[in-house]
Amino acid sequence: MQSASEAINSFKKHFSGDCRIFFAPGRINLIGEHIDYNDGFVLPAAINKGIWFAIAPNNTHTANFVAVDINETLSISLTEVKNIEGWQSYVLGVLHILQKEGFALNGFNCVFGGNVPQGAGLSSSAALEAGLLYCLNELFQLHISHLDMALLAQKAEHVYPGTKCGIMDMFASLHGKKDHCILLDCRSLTFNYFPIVLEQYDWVLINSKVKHSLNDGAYNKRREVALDALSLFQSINQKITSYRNILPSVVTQFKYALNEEEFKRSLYITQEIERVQAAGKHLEEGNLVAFGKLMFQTHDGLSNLYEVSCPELDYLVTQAKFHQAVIGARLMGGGFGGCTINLIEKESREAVLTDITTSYQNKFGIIPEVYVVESSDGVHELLNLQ
Ligand code: GAF
Repeated sequence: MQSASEAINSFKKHFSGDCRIFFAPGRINLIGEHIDYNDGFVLPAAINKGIWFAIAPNNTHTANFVAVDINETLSISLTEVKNIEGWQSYVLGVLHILQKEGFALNGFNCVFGGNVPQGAGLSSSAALEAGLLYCLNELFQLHISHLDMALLAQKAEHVYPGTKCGIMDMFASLHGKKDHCILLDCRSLTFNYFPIVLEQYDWVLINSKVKHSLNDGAYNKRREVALDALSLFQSINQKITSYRNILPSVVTQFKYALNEEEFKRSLYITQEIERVQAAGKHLEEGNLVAFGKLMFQTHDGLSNLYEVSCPELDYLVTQAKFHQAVIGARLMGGGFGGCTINLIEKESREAVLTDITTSYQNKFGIIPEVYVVESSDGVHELLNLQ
């Protein structure tokens, strides 16, 4: 699905009556990877790729969904919500968590679909969860704040799909602001906006087309190891309450107390927390060259210490480094596939991208997709036809 009018037409095809139309964006993340669940800082932005919802109450106790892009349906009584694998677990997770937290829902009809490439690290699942939450909040006047919606969407993802994700993706989908990124402190959940539109450079995504899935266990394992290592630091020094209190040099000092995985993961986390703080300052000062250098460093850390890269992503970043016009590049999102994010001089953009994508195609036999990023507002209503 590509537009509000398609959403309206699909709604008319499947249901009767008038509907309301909402858009929930996916997100990019400029820097700060795998530290949202480690009390770090992140720099995401909502993008103009997302999910459209056409939705209306139906005066019953049944929720009816149509997933337009894959032509699948789901009808479930609100009193019998249970987990079903696939896209269903994302919407059912939302219904489950809202009711568990005491919010009263009524039946509704909903069609949804979008243009966020799936498994590309652009948070199609968070857009679905945050978007549905927002729609239900409006439809049934639940009076939930944006922040609480993000927290509920995160809980929904933890409980049903089972990925113990951080808050970044849902937060970005709900709090996005056109032409801006969000510097989010994931411990206090306070944030600032920074302009993302640059005079000389473009933010460009290259989709490796290696599909990643976060609920295959590797993501949760990263989180478990990070927590185990933190407990060890806490047993050494009780003043430590989070990774914020640990410097990379301290991790190195206590290497002997950690196993190899714990050492690598905690070193990466503490370094990335420092990097994002520095990156925020560079962005504020307009020093994009320094910002870009940090992106390359993040990629090295994600590849060698956090070990969430893959040969295809490493190759895309290595190729990017050959071009002076690419001042920063790294894998983006959870990793194990998906996109790299690149900061490229506007003037040379086309030539550079042709070179990188051709060489990638020759090496892996995969035609990568390129998206020049446009930012967007967070989840919002487009039309109320009721
Ligand atoms: C995924 C998760 F959902 C986020 O919470 C975040 O941890 C990200 O991976 C890595 O930074 O998108």
